[in-house]
Amino acid sequence: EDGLNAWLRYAPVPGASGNTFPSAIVALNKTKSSPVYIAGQELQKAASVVVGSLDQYMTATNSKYIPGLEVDGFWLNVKGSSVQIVGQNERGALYGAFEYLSRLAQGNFSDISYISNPSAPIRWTNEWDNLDGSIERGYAGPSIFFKDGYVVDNVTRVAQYARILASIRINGVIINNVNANETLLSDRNVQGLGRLADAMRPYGVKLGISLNFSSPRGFGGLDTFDPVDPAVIAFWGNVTERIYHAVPDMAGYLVKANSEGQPGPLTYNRTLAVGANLFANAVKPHGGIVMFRAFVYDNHINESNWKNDRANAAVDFFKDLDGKFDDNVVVQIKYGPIDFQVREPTSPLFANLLQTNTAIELQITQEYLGQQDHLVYIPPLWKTVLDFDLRVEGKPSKVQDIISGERFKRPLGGYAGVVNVGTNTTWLGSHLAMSNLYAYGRLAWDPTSDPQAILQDWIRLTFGLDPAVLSFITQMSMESWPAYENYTGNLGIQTLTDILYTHFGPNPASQDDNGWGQWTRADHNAIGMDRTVSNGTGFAGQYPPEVAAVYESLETTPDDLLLWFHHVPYTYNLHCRKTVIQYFYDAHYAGAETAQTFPVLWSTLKDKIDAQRYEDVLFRLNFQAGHSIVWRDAINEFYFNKSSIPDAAGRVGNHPYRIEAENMKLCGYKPVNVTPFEMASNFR
Ligand code: BDP
Repeated sequence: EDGLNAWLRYAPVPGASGNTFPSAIVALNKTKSSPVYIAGQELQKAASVVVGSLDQYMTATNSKYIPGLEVDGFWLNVKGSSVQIVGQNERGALYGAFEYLSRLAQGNFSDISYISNPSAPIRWTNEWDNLDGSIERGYAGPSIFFKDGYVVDNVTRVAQYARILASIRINGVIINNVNANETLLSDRNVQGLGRLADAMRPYGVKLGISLNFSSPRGFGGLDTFDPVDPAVIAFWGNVTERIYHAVPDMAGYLVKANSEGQPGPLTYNRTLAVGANLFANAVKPHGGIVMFRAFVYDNHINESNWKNDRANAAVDFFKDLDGKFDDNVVVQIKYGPIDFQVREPTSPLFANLLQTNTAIELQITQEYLGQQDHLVYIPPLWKTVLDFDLRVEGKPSKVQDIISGERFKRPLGGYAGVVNVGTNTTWLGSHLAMSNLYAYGRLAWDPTSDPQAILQDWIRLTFGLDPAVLSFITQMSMESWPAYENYTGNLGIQTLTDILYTHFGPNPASQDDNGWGQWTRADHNAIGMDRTVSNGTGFAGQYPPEVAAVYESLETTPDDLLLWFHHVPYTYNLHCRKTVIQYFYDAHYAGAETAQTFPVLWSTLKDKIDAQRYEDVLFRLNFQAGHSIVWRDAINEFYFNKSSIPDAAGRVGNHPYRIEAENMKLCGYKPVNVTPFEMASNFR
């Protein structure tokens, strides 16, 4: 199995007899481009059913209105061999069909009747694809959308991707990099957008694009991109008309402005709201929306003033703009204040925009989390944020209820997941990484669901119903994020990867002396960023008072975020009674030890999984086991060298169960110097 069908394999189900499945399928819309038609096709691959939208169902069956259905929601009714799948709209009907098929594929043939509605209207992916076919932070080969500067001609993979997304109820895809190339607006490419949208439309997935703010100058030939200039407004109106001509149902625009060197409205002293509303006006007549990223910061922060805290940037830029964004603008906020780290506190911006639509940005592609070479099942991390109660105005204010629009009564909101699929048949570059994509869709639909239950659905659909397969993949996956946090960066210090470009292996030294503002402030005696109001950068004060008070005090800050909020000596005693430095040492040994068990557990499944996927996964898990030791020793030795405090258990420096390069003889390899030196023994 090469992974191309992801969790939609429709493998034979043990115990299913010939009459378990109904024998005829009635799809109520025969138009080939309609989601109901596709729903019928999907069902034909497995069963027999009536499927349609609510309107179609009422007309065809003369039945009454089904109360309780919301946009994109569905009703699934299984009674013996009679099955009804009714969507509030056609998209919902397709979702219901996939839900039914997912039950069958998991061996669940019981009668049921229920309605399922989405938590939020926006359930999109972002793809950071470049027009030349490369993908920023993508680990599965070149783009399925672009090649050599243009939209691809062959859209087969795009339709296959839309099918996978529809099955997890994703309804929109932004197809190009947030660091956007304006030549996407050329006639040939706009035509290409039409082709891509046509391929995705039958799956209820809408297309949207990222824009480059300076396109009026770089592409339109104007000498300005000032958002209030009439020629600039006309330029964007014109571009928008052209795109909607090719893609009448385009979802909207995504904009990264004034961040990491990208152009934006601040260049002309216009606010970010003025910049966002420029696009909002253009797409409004077409029903489009604008996702405006809150990831706005200067990547040349002067470290000589360490109170220039990058974590403060989003609230500093956006707080005073609350209420100034048009109703079809959604501010898209990364889950934490910095950048997809292994552990971050919830972004306080969610608590500062009460009259603005918001969405959360999550990262499925594992940029800082091992880049698909490490198994890291991320939903437990996402849940720390989605379930976090920000106590806005002293009232329950979970992030999931803010972005759904419920808490502040906003018309729009939801989820953006950075996926970055590629042409590799595994989509993400690793079979096991697909659990993150599957769970992303499931959580965007229902953020109250349990990450382990979601995982187990994915395992059954992907690898079958064998109990050992279920139990071992569950164990490895649920242990993977804690293990990764243990052998990378602990106590809220961030991931400690190389910060300057790759974001992959260990490089704690690169975390300071850089303009990117991802600082640890580690010296001989102490470590951590003081972000308190009393002595630090003031970041803790961006939260509502009840939450701010927790983080302001050393006593109440949870251990796992201690170094995010406080600068403490290595000898500081944690709530768990270890010192900071001993916790680092112990966690790194524990994390690497857990990673050693993954290939062992996996090997026991050899006869229960097809050889192709078995070998591919085993290769990666072996790599992870080795790389976790590199991580362990690099980080431990770095902080031992800094602090001169020995490991109480005497391990640091001894490299238990590590094979040294100088003790190996490998044909065709030659030794090289390694940077940072802590990653190797004797620098080699
Ligand atoms: C960072 C990535 C960079 C992205 C940026 C963003 O390293 O490639 O362009 O985020 O989200 O994490 O805009």
